[in-house]
Amino acid sequence: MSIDYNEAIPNNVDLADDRRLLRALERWQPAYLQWWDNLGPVETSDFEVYLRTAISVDAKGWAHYGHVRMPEYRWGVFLTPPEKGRKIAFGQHKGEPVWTDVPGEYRTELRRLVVTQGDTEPASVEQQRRLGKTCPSLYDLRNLFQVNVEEGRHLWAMVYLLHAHFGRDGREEANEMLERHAGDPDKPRILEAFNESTDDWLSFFMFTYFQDRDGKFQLAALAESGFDPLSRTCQFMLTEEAHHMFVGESGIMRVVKRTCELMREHDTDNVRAYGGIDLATIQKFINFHYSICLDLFGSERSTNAANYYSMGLKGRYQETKIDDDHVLADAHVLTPRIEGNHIGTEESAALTAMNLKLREDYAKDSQRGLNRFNKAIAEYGFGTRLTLPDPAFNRNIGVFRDINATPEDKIIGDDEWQARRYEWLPSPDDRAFVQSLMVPVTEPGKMAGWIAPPKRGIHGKPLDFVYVLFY
Ligand code: BYC
Repeated sequence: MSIDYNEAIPNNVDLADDRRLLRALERWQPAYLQWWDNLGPVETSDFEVYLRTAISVDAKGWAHYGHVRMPEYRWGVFLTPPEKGRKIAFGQHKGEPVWTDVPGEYRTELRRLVVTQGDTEPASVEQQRRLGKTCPSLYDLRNLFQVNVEEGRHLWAMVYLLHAHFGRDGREEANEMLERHAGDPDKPRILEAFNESTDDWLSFFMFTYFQDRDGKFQLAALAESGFDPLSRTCQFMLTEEAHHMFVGESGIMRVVKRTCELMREHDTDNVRAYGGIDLATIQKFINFHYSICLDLFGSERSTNAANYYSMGLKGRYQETKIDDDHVLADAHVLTPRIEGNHIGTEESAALTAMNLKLREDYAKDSQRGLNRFNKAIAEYGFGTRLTLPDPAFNRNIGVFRDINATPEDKIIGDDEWQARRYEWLPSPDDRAFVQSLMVPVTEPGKMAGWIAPPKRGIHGKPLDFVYVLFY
């Protein structure tokens, strides 16, 4: 399915045949560009960035790479083609044909899911907008901008659904997407982790490793939806999301490797004096980012999540590969419970524990990359291992929100938490130290001293290719 780039809004959904929808999106487009100009990457409108643009939605559709000014990136609306005869795979409508339009009785729930998903996309661009000023290399700068333009496109994906399927209130919600802002005290983004700032590149790599991975799991759950346009748009978004997680995982790996090189060269764990980020600090950043991302899954027991599942709106990760009845009316699972000063479990209806199930799948996937980092550390001959903190650590949502716990899941009192939290989380000094390393490196092929070079360049280009042209 190829995409026509001669259209004002490139798309593969026959926008030209729906004049009303096309006009509505054309009215939203200037507001979007204005938002990009005001709150997108700072002072970059003249840069030419070696970007990848989707030219079709099939596997070969990623072939197009070229230098593009970001405001001229062809943001558009792309859905994977419909699957003939697709049936709803779970919930009370299991086995019925998928919906091509919003079922009236589920309108509110669906709109809420689309709005929550959509809100995160511009939020991440806002959070990362200053990073370009301190890039560790041109290669990394280009990857940042690639991620940013794709998050912009993901916003387009959700705004399309709102305009196409939710009438006037959908249009209003689309406008609101550009009115809430990450960290704005009056109009913050919906989910808490999207109001944190991402001011240094270690945080950026952690963000793309952990937060974009939440994106992967949420999108995968929405890709199971019985509302077919949502499913198809999420399927295509997942192909873009994969690159973001590559940026995160390879970024952290390169930091870890550089740290290990410095540890070996200077025979010390404390590589700060040599311009590296010590493993202890990397661990604290992992603790922070992982714990705030666990909050993004909502409460362990949630009637919202049970309803989304029963209604056929949001499934489980890889729903169709799970071997059960996909209705779960009588199924039970264990969910965590606070019992005095330790963490126990209780039996809960599996339907209400959907958020926990997705979170557990996410945790397994997060651990895989850590295993690879640890293998690299071991190959340098060091015994340190990076770990994921326990789900009880540093939480603001769900069953653990009212307790304090160590990364090893020991419940502790407020005083101990206050006294010790910077043993586990980045302290203001840790952040200031990482920030002190953030000096821009823009000479082609050169890298900042705290990060190893990547294994290869982008799309077969050498590492010293000019990935970003400044004017
Ligand atoms: N922060 O029943 P509960 C991505 C609210 S990332 C603030 O437990 P539910 C990306 C909740 O709204 C993926 N509030 O929650 C990554 C509810 O409010 P009400 C984004 C929160 O509904 C990187 C109340 O607490 N996509 O794509 O089961 C870069 C009770 O909550 C939070 C999605 O999230 C929170 N963390 O689950 C760019 C998918 N958590 O009803 C992009 C769509 C909960 O009391 N969203 N609350 O007013 C959902 O599926 C669900 O909304 C959630 C929450 C899983 C987020």
